[in-house]
Amino acid sequence: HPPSSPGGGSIPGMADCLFCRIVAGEIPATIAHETPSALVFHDIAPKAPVHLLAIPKEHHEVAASVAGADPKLAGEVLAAATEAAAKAGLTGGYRLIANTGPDSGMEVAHFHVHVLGGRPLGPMLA
Ligand code: DGP
Repeated sequence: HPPSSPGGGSIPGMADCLFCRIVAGEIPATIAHETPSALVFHDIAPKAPVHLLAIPKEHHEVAASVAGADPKLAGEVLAAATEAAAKAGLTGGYRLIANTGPDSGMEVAHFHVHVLGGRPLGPMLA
């Protein structure tokens, strides 16, 4: 199923990727914002009044993967995250988080930027 890699080949692990299935419309999600290359949808287990996930439609595992393979796409995901934050009315500010790898607690191995807001979040490491 789409999306395929730029070279047209399949990427190991992509077939069962939850977020690729959301991009493909195989799993429902509440879409907050969409661009040609990025999708922003509501997290299923929100940790704040507004909790969105911004992803590249193309499969990349972590920040280093997308930044290395396609830095323009990495920027487009960041832009989509900020556009979604504006659409959600987060005028007081918000937090962007991208977990990367086991030590971060990353659960879904498709690069994503969390957008958290809608209340004062406090110091990050409190
Ligand atoms: P992370 O731990 O950084 O890999 O974040 C993964 C997030 O994905 C986590 O906050 C919960 C969210 N999530 C997991 N499964 C689903 C799902 O099926 N739909 C949606 N919308 N979000 C999901």
